[in-house]
Amino acid sequence: MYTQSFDNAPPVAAKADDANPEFEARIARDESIEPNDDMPDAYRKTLIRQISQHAHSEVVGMLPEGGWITRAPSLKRKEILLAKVQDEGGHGLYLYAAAETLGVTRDALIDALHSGKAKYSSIFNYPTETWADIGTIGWLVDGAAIMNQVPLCRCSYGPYARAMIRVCKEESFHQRQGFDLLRTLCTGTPEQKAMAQDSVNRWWWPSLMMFGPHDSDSVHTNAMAWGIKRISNDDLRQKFVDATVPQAQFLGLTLPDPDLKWNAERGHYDFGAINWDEFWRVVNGGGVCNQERMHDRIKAFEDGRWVREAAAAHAAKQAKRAIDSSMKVAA
Ligand code: BYC
Repeated sequence: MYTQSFDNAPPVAAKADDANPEFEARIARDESIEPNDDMPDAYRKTLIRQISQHAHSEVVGMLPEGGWITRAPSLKRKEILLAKVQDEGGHGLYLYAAAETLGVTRDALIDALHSGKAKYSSIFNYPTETWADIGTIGWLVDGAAIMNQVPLCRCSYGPYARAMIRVCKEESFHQRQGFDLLRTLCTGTPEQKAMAQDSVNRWWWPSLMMFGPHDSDSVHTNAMAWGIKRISNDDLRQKFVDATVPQAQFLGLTLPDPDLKWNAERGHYDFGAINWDEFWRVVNGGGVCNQERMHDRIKAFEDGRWVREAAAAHAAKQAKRAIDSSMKVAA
């Protein structure tokens, strides 16, 4: 449904002050850059920033939905939600591993999240108030994530691109389960339909904010030049709106934007102005759930410390045994 996001446009030229002719030539030829290859420091830094923030978003993204696992209304819905939340933990794992190939440690990345230095997606600072929110997150939030992430499967950095292939397959299942959940509510009782509508009213604008600031305010323009991002924030947002409006019509739901209308001349939907004050407030820690999310994430990390320590001690014991037995054989 979202594979239209793939396009074969070559990356635009990098800025002169980042010049590294050999590297730029490889980027222009659309070659995959691998961990041991020569790369400019700024390319490495941009990747570490984007991949780690993406990883943080996946693990923080487990929290708003995790709280609904015990409250899911049937065994089937519980199983689906459990699988989705586990997938998100897995996405965090692949992405942290991809970031580590750039020479940064996972501990440093996690410290940056816990100390508030690193960002994660604004969307996860909104509360999940009703069961319908679980459907809306799947439909809109995972839908926006796929729109943004399918082009990343063609990212110039090999480990990130390869991780994204599996992530996108799983996100596709997440989006469909959300749509299916909402379809069930929308064909149910009037109260269920109203719950779905209320949820979409609350999540529509934050979902559009997931794509980041307008291109004119986007600061990391080298990410496009180096083929890390393949499609700009505004273009992805427009693709998302165009794909989602017909889906809302199918569900019989309205989207909370009086300016939303088809523009035949542009061949796209026009939509209203995004509240960027709200966006930056949430990104900078002032959203409804920022504090709660960080508190829960740090607690989960501390609660799991003994498991990590036990696993490391077990691995060290196994490694020592392997060395001891190989020395015995040699003797
Ligand atoms: N929230 O120059 P710009 C998911 C920051 S996971 C917070 O345009 P860039 C899912 C940006 O970081 C969703 N901050 O930046 C998971 C930068 O600040 P810094 C996450 C945002 O990087 C579980 C500043 O604003 N997806 O969907 O070129 C369950 C200027 O922006 C946001 C990814 O991470 C935001 N929404 O473009 C369900 C995908 N937007 O770093 C779903 C990979 C912008 O200078 N990431 N900022 O302090 C990307 O594609 C890009 O990083 C973005 C932003 C399009 C997000």
